[in-house]
Amino acid sequence: EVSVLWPQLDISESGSKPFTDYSRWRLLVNDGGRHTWHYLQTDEECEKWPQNDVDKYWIGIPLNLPDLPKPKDALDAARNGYTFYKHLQSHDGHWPGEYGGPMFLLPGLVIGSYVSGMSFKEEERLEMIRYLLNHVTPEDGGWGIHIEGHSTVFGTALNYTALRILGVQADHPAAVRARETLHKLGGATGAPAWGKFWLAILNVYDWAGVNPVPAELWLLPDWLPVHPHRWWIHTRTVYVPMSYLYGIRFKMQENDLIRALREELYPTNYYQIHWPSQRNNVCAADLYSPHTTVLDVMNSVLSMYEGCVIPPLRRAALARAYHLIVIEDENTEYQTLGPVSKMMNLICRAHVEGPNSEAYKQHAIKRADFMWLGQEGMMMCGTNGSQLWDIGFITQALVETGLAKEEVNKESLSKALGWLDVCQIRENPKHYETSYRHTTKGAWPFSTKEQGYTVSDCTGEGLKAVLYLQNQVEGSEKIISDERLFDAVDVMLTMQNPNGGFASYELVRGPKWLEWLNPAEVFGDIMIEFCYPECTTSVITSLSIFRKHYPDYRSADIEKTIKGAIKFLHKAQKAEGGWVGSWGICFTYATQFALESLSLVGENYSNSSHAQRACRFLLSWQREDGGWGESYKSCEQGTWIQHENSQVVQTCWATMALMYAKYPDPEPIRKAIKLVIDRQLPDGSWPQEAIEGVFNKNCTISYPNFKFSFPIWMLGRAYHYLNELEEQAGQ
Ligand code: LAN
Repeated sequence: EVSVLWPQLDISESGSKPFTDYSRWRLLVNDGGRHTWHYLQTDEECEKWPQNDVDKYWIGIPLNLPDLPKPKDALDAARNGYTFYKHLQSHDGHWPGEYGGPMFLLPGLVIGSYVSGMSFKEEERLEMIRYLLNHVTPEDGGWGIHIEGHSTVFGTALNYTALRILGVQADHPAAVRARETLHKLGGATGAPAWGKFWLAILNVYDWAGVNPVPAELWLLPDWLPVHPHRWWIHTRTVYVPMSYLYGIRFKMQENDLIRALREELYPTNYYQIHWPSQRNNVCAADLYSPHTTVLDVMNSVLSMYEGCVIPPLRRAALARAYHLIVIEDENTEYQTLGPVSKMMNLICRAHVEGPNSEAYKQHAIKRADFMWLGQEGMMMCGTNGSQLWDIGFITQALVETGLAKEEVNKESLSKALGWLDVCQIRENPKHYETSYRHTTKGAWPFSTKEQGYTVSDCTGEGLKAVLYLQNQVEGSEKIISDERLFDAVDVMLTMQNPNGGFASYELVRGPKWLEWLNPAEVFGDIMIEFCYPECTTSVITSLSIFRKHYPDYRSADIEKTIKGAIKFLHKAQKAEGGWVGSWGICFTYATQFALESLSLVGENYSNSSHAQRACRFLLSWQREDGGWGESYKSCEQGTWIQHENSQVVQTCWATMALMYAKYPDPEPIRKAIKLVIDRQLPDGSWPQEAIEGVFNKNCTISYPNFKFSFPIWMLGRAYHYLNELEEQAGQ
C-alpha cells in the first residue's frame, strides 16, 4: 500500500529548473490569512484563476513592472519601495511570505506523512525533491541544520531520508554524494536526539539508541519545578507527542525502502550496531549544547526505569499525553503551536484514530499551511506563516514615514487594518487551564488567529499597528473598539517577569537550572522562557503609545511596567554597548529594539550613557560602504562576527537605532541611506540578501518581508530625521 502512495521516481535532473510548470501554481489566501499552494491542472482552471503578482513574486516569476522614477531623496526611495510592495499585498490586506530556513522541518513533514500513510500531490512531491536538491551544502553535498549552515548529521541523515522517501533513487548523483558526506561524518548513529527520534519512528534506527522520553513527567504534581508545564512552550509541546511515540515505541512496518535505508544511512552493518551506546553519540559537527553531567545521570536513571516500567503507570502517563495532544489540536484547529509538534501530533492521531477519523482529515488539511512553494522548490515553514509579524512592521513604517497620508496608500492601509481586526484573538482557548495555556483574549499571535497563541511582542506590534492606523491616519474607521484595545493591554500586563523583562509566549515558569536538562544538543536556551530585549521593547513601546491615546486606562500599572522594563534593558546591555538578538541577526536587531525603548523614556545620546555606549558600539561596526553586516554566527557565539558583505536589512536596523538615540552626526546616517538606495532595484524592490532571523541560538530562519518593511521605514524616517538635524543646525 505504501509503495502505491509513494512510487519511486526517475529523476536525473539537478533541480536548477522547476520540475513542475510554475505558471500553474497559485497561492490561496483565505480564512484570516491561511496560505496554501495549489497546482492547477488545466488551462481552463488557469484562466478562471489567473496568477497574480503575489503568486509570481514568491515563486520567482518576474512581475515586469515599469521602472520607477529615480528617487530624488530618501523619502522618494521609501515611496518607490512601497509602490512595489503594494503589489505583494494580498486581497485580504496582509502580506504573505515565505518562512523557510530551518532544514530539519521538511524531513519531519515527509517522514511523519509517510509513516501515517498520508500522501502528497505529485507536484508537491516533485518540488520538495527539488528544494532538497537545491539546498545541499555546496562544498560536500550534505545538508545543515539551516540553509546557510555547514553539513551536519542531523541535516544530512534526515534530508537524505526525506529525499529517498519522496522517490529519489539511491544511485542519483545527489544521493550518492550526500551518503558519502554522511558516512564521513560517521553515519546516522551520530544524529542528535531529534534526528534519532525521527529515524526511530521510521524504523531505521533502534529505539534502544534513544535516550528516554518518559511521559510520566506529566503525572507529577504541577508545583514541582521540573514539571513540563514550566518548560518553554515549544519544548514541552514537542515533548508531549514525542513521549507518547517513545512510550509506545512507535515504528513503521518494515518494507523495502526501510531495509534499504538501514544499509544506506550507516557506514557499518546496521544489524551489528550496539544501540545503547549510541544514545549519547552526537557528531561534533552537530553539537551546540553538550549534555551536562546532571542530564547524563538523569538519563541513566531513566534508562533503568525503562527496563522495569510499571505498566499501569505507563498507561496512565500515555493516556495523559494523548489527552494533551488532543486538546492542543482542538485549541489550534489542528495547526498546533509549530511545525514539529504539528507532524508529531499528526502521527499520534493517525496511529490511534486511523485514516478515516476526523482528526486525520483535519490534520491533513492543515498540513498544507506549512508547505510553501518558493523559487527553489517546496519547503516546510517555521510556522504557518509570519502574517501578523510582517503586517505589524510595514503598517507602522507607513505611518511613521508619513507615506500613510498619501491618497494612493489609503486603500491598502484600510485593508491592512481590516486584517488586523480579524487577526486579534478574542477569547481564551477552548481548553485553557487544562492545557496550561496563558491567557489569549485580546492578544495578537505571530501568524493567524486560528493558530491562536499569545506572543508578547506580537501583541505589542499588533496593538501599535492598530493604534497608528486608527488614530494617525486621517479618515480611517475605528473598527477595533476601545475594549478590545484594553484587552490587548491587559494581556501584556500579565506577562511581565519579576526582573522587569518580557519573554516570548508566557511568563518564565521554571528555574534557570532546568537548562541543565536540555536534551536537544543542537539548540541553546530552550528549556524555559527567557526574557528578551526584543519582546520587552515591543510591549513597552506599545504601552507607551497606548497611554498617549488612553491616559486613564490602568495608567499606574503601565507606568510601573515601563519602569521595570527599562531597568531590565539597562541590565541586559553588553559591556561593549550592544544587545544580543535572540530572534533576529543579531546585535543590530536587538540594539534597534533596545534603543527604541530607551527613546521612549527620553534616554538618548545627549543624556544617557547607555545610549552613548550603544551608538559607539554600532558605529564601530559600520563599514566603508556605509552598511552593517553581521553573520548568523554572532547569534551562536554571542559576539559580533562580520558577514562577508554589508546587509540592507541590518543596515536599516542599525540606522534606526542611531535615530532612536538621536545620534547628532548626520554623516553615518547619510552613508547608510546611500547604500540602501544604491541597492534598490529600478522597480522599487530590494533583492534578497543573507538570512535575517534566528531561533534557539543555532538555527536561522528567513524573514524575506523584512527587506521591504525595514528599508521603507528607515529611509522614510531618515529623511525627516536629517531635515530636523539640519533645522537644528540652522537655528
Ligand atoms: C518564532 C518566530 C517568531 C518569534 C518572535 C515573535 C520574533 C519572537 O520575538 C518571539 C518568539 C517567536 C514567536 C518564535 C519562537 C520560536 C519559533 C516558533 C520561531 C523562531 C519560528 C520557528 C520557531 C519554532 C520553535 C521552530 C520549531 C523548532 C522547535 C525547536 C520546536
